[in-house]
Amino acid sequence: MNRASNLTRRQFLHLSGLGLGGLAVSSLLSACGLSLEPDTLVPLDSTAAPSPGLATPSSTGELVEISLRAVRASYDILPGGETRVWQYQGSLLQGPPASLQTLPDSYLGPILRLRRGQTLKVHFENQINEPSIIHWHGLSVPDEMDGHPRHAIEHDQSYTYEFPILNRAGTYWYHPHPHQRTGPQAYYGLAGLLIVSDDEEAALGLPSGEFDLPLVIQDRLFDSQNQLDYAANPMTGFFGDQILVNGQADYVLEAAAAPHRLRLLNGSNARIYKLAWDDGTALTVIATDGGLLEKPVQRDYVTLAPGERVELYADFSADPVGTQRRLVSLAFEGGGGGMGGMMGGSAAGLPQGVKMDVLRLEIARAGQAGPGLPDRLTLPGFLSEQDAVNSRRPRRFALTMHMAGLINGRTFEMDSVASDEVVRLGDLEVWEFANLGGGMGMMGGSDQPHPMHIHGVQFQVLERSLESGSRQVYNTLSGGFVDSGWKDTVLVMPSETVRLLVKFDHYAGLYLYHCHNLEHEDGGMMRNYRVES
Ligand SMILES: [Cu+2]
Repeated sequence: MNRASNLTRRQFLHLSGLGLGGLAVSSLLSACGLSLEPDTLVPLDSTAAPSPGLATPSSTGELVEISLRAVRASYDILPGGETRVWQYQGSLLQGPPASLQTLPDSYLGPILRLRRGQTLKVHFENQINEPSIIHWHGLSVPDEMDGHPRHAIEHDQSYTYEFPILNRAGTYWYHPHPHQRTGPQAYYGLAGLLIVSDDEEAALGLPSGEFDLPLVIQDRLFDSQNQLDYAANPMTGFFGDQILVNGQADYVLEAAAAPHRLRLLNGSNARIYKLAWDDGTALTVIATDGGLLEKPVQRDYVTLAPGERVELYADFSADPVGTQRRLVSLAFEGGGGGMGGMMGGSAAGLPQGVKMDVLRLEIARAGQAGPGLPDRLTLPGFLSEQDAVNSRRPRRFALTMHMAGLINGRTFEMDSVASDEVVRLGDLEVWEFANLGGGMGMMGGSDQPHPMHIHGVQFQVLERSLESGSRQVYNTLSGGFVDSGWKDTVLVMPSETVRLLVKFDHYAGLYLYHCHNLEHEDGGMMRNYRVES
């Protein structure tokens, strides 16, 4: 880990070209001003529907180059004194000016606004006093660019990323991924949004500009000096007693009486939200982790686990100026307890599943009604389970908790991959995450929910099944799942098995899959998988 990794473009091409499919090669080459003849491009499976991440042949390869530094900073979050945080600070070196948007009065990193087909180049400098590396959550990138902990850099070192934006339009994000320190680094402030747009999305005329609002939801615990208290329990995770939105306490969303697009990220370490308007107004969901749904869906509440994103179409045009409404997280059961504080410690957060306020909406000014929401948003290009190479014998991952989280009985090892963690480039597979308990005949194994994240892919959720748990408890949260879109993180509740359809269609290499409860992840509930070409 003790090295500076400034890859030259030639080294990068060499490294990342090892396992590329044809289209990805073309966009890399076009990013470098080179081109292949169109008829030499051979998709990995030309008979399948387009899968979610393939760049279009019209990719321009326009370069967006930024500098991103992890630094120490401080902000007024609560009255009575500044809070010390860690922060990604960015500056744009090349590309459209709107590519980098700094959030005012927030410890969150800048929002990176990119178009599919552009090439992103990031010069990352680590100015915090411990190793770190950045993971681009939800994006399909070469493995050297994915922020694996084996690539973490020390204080004062730098790492250069360069990759084409292959993913479809959607709300993605970036955060640290060093060995055993992801939880505290994200908690102290290292996180930011990465928003991808594309032509298909632009044609829909969804609310944009001031009507397109990112909302990053995180819970935090402050000590009497206004400093962040990371009182994490390794079994249940960190739980704060206060919700911050976009890095601010008691967040007020002052909106026009007009339709809005709300992009919600659960950037919390361990807390799951059951999001609803306090007056019972239904939520219209238009996108999940990997972009737009085929059709909007209505929910009374939306369940959002750590790492997940959801986009809402919220039409306030019928609300008179002065209308107030609160977005809350409703109470639920089955969240695994999660008393936040250390035993005997001075501070304690609120347990998982208690009702909490998220933000207050105020209709502050008049607005205009929009054109309305189309019935059909996108052609998702879903794949069929029958085409999976292992549809008869799905690859199964048992999730258990003993002293820490385990996957198929194993903890994280930096470089190793087990024989059942190797997949073939281009293959479509069924994966099952089974959260069925300890396996030692002990209680305590199956009461933890696990939001499972797979790096480098967007997947489909095929099926959920509850094996033995209480349907009544499960149903306090399950009505808010939105499984009809592309996802990279899926909540697996106690006693639940979730079946996924995953295509490994872009790059060969070493990638991660893990629980996105960051304390479970840091405790070892993470493994490598290898994509072989
Ligand atoms: Cu977990």
